[in-house]
Amino acid sequence: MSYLKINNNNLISEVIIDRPQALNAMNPDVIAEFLEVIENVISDANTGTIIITGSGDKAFIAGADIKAMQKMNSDEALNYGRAGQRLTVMIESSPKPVIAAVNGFALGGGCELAMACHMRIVSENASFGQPEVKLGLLPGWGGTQRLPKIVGVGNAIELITTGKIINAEESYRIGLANKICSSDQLMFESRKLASTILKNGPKAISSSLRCINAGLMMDIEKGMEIEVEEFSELFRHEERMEGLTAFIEKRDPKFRQ
Ligand code: DAK
Repeated sequence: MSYLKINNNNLISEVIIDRPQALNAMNPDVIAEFLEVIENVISDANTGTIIITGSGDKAFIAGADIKAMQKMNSDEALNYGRAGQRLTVMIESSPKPVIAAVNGFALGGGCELAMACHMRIVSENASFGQPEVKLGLLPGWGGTQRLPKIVGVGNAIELITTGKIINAEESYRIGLANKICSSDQLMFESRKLASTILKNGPKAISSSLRCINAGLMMDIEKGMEIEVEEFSELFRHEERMEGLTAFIEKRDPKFRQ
């Protein structure tokens, strides 16, 4: 059984979690397929940006699969937890920008997956939360680590310890959402963002992502060192010559064939 759909148009790969009857909750099979799909789209030459969204109009991802977890022993939980962590790390370290188009509930592991994406465009009916403590769990797919970096420590602690669910407006106010739009504009706005990014140099984009991700985990001196190394590395590539020359010749750069 397949739980994911993929569309590819104009260098944008859209990955759709297609399990609407369970609000796109991620059981072990969904995660296994997700890992394979993300690995493939990242290495696909016809993909420049990736959009992840959920099927249906109610949920992005309602979290890890509670029914599957109820039946797991601790070894199975360990494998499940590791697979989910691998998935979020693979998304976060993608050299191609990943946009979450959040079309409804993004709860628990769903909120964590959205946070592993580089940007979040959300529909007016989107909601976010880390309700794990209500289940006697904690956010185990990077939520305790990524949420404070995105929304600040106070907001993260409040969300994680209360387990409360916030709406689209509030997610935008605290910096979790990049933009809010109506449900029928969600994919249009996400594709528009992806297309804007695709006009820029792919190596410059992937180097920028590498610097930002690395910098979040180290002190500023080391981060600056990585930045200057990546900066000089770009001078080995034709791409920066095209960008600089296009400016001087007063034309748009052509970074992709
Ligand atoms: N898992 C499994 N099924 C789910 C689900 C989920 N997370 N969320 C919804 N469903 C299913 C419902 O059971 C229902 O199925 P049927 O009973 O009809 O068969 C169907 O989806 C529709 O849901 P509702 O009938 O409940 O729909 P409502 O509109 O009334 O409510 C809701 C929507 C999103 C408020 C509600 O469904 C809800 O509260 N869902 C649970 C949300 C949640 O608590 N999510 C967090 C899950 S915990 C780990 C690391 C990380 C994690 C786990 C382990 N390790 C390191 C080991 C992550 C944990 C989580 O994500």
